Amino acid sequence: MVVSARSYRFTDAIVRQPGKTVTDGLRAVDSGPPDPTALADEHSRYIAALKAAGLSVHVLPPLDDFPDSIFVEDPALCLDSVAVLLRPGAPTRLGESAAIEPSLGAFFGELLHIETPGFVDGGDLLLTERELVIGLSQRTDAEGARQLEKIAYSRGIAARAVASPPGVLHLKSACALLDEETLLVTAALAASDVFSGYRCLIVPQGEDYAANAIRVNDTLLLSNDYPRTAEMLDHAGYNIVPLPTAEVRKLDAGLSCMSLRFSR
Ligand code: CIR
Repeated sequence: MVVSARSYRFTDAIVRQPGKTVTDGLRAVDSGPPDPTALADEHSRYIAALKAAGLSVHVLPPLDDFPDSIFVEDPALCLDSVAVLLRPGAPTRLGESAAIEPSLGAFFGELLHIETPGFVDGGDLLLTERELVIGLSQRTDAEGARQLEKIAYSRGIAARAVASPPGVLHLKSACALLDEETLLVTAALAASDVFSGYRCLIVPQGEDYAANAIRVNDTLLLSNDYPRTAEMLDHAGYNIVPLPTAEVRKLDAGLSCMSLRFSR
């Protein structure tokens, strides 16, 4: 069953406040810790943008035992009427699924789980109108993908596993949904045949990080540091909301990671 624009029409979002330990968050290259005050400001502006896009935003308290728990996209996936508790592939993040489960239980009548030994990070999952694309990465393995494909198929949603591009943390570090037919993708991802069935807008050279945008209802949340990407998307007719991301970027994170979006 295809629900109209389920991939970007939302009513609600869950976010989690950054805790005191956010400076210990994982990063592949240590360019120094984020500034907690500036990061909190980025997070506040992000919440305001989600609200301005029409969402009710449910703000969860910080979890100091999990430095990366601000990135609520990774431990769960909301698929129509079901929430799937994932198994994040980084050992320090595995417990985030159990921690967020009660909050999802408040909104979803049905909760499913990725089981041991599979691993899936939500950052590797791109839901479009026609399918769920699962990026295999350092965090998401074939067993996790197999379990998630089965869940998706049981809901009438096609699913396929693809290779995430090398050099990025997650599949969605390199792509975003823009509308029913269109994706924003890095040149490296566009060069593969992963998204050959879609219209792809390619991120201008040197601006790959901008690929981690999110379409929320009639707006497109985009990092504010990438003027050529913004110009391209503006010309293409998208309603861009620029947001600061310099601090979360130090933790290999971007805009999609900071919320779980769904419709009621
Ligand atoms: C991590 O390495 O897990 C975090 N520092 C960043 C997670 C970013 N999440 C995402 O792109 N979905």
